[in-house]
Amino acid sequence: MKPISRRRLIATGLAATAGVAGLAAADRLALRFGLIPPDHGGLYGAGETLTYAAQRLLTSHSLAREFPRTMISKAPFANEIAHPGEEFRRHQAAGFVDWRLAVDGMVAHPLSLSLADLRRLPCRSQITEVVCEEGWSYIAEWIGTPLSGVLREAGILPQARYIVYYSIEHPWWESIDMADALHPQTFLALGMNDGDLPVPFGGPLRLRVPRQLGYKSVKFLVRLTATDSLKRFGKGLGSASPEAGYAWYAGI
Ligand SMILES: Nc1nc2c(c(=O)[nH]1)N[C@H]1C(S)=C(S)[C@@H](COP(=O)(O)O)O[C@H]1N2
Ligand SMILES: [Mo]
Repeated sequence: MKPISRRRLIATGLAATAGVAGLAAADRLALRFGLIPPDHGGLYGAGETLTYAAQRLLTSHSLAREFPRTMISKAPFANEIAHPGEEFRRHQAAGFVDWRLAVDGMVAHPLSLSLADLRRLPCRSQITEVVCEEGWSYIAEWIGTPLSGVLREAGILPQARYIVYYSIEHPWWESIDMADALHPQTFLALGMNDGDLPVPFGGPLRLRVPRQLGYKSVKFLVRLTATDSLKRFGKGLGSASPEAGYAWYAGI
């Protein structure tokens, strides 16, 4: 049987099971195939599992829409951010020369990359949309390098299942599974619309995850940790978002 038809079968089975026997049964089926998101407990947990499992089975290799240059938003909307902390302001005053991205956890070679190191990696650009759960969006060009290249350079171990990533600004931290971490559009952005990435948009370094809602695109990125389990991170729900009542998986 071809993998895609097997995937279809499982996904159809999940949806049918959810319809006939309820979400709890779909949950058990998803568990068998390793398709349980970290925030699967609680009131909405079964629904979260169904959304995540169906997305992973049917669309894990699909691309977020990319736009022509003419559709770049004239006035991109920078969402409000908390007043930057002292550590960030020190970096900003120094022109971000000492900014580092740490790559650690389940990797063969932990890395500490400067912005100059990141600029030496293959440079790509993509024109994608930032979509906030509050209902607005904008289109911009992002310049940087795919996350997959950095993970490869760090020698990501085959046991790694998630990448946890942190902003210098607490409490912004998120995680994504390997399907999204290695996805060609998951992107370390250092530039935007032909210039350096402005601070209100997450400069000097932001992870862009265009296949998920804006809150997964964490600004002021300083650390990536590869792990096989999210249980030991925060409250064990996968990221700061579910701790605040939002879904861990925010696919769009
Ligand atoms: N560090 C940090 N990252 C963040 C946020 C933030 O406040 N701090 N806001 C998030 C939210 S809720 C959204 S919708 C997007 C907004 O991106 P924008 O400012 O480019 O519109 O950034 C996300 N990343
Ligand atoms: Mo948002």
